[in-house]
Amino acid sequence: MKITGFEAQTLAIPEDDPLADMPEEAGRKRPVVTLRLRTDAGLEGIAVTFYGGAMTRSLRTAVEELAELTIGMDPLRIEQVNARLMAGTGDSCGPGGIFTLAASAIDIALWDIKGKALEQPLWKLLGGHRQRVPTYASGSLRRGLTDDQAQRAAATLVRKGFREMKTQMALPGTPTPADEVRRVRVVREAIGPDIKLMCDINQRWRPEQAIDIGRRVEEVGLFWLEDVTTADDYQGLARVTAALSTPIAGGEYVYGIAPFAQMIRHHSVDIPMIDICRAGGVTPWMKIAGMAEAFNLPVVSHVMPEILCHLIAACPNGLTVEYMPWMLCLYEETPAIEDGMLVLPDKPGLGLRFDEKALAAFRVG
Ligand code: SMN
Ligand code: MG
Repeated sequence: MKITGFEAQTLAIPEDDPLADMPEEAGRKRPVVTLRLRTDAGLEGIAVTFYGGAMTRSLRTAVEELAELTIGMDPLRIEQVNARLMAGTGDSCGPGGIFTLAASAIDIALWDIKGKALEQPLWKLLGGHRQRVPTYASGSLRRGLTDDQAQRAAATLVRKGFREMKTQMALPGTPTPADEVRRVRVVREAIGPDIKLMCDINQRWRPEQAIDIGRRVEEVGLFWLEDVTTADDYQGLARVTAALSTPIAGGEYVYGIAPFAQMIRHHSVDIPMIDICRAGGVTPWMKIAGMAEAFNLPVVSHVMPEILCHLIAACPNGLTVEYMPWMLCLYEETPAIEDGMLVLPDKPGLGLRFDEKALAAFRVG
């Protein structure tokens, strides 16, 4: 089989909140790039990549330039293709930045093709540890909401059957530590003691602030505290992780596989969170998960649950899938949630088909 062609598109998709209908800011959009990679066997692999922001046109061009390099190659030889992408950019453009974001789209599309060629769903190809995985509602309980809005949104999520959900601290303005703790406490009051509650700081605290507020919030019972300080302050993260009994998650901002070796070896986090675009695709994502397994650490996914559910289901140390619903609207059908668990599809590859009407509606380039 040979890769014969490709098509990339730029979309602006609504960053709304279909889970609890409590958007932080109505009308906000997120630019993403879609890829279809075609073969002479008639099989097509699909992928999405993003984080380009104001550089999304550059990201789309990077996807196209890398896809050009794959023409004529065997799509089943994914490591060979990935090596060609590195060599084709002089072995010095990546890993990191737009190179890795673009390369991730090629890698994801190749795994989709491999699954379709072998007529197996991706989660089975990658290890097939289990067909149902825990999942948590994300994107609803954001820091820009009032306490009352956060409580109402949290109650809606519980009513919808979610058993795990994520909120945020590092509230807007100049919150005191007591303000921060109050937000988590009111969400906990709305959901009761048995729902798993995570909390994302998005790198906004100093390590000492994280230790101070982290200690005060310990009694509320969080499943994890996420990105408590600058993502590449591996030593600062390690200090916070050692100081708190609440598990610390982090890694979504980290590019490639090598920094995870540092984070894991120095116990910067208890729970590595691996973003598929910044990791560089399915292939490096699974390598990072394997590294974590060797150190007795679980791993969690970041956004795009329709794709990441395969990876968490594949590996024995996959803890839970972030159910961030922004991109679900791009597909005809996405995995169902039953009893708070995501159910993996039996369809080959990613088991996803783009919804052509949605793509046409969101297309900006
Ligand atoms: C997040 C960051 C960037 C894009 C989407 C979501 C957030 C999360 O940190 O973990 O959900
Ligand atoms: Mg996060």
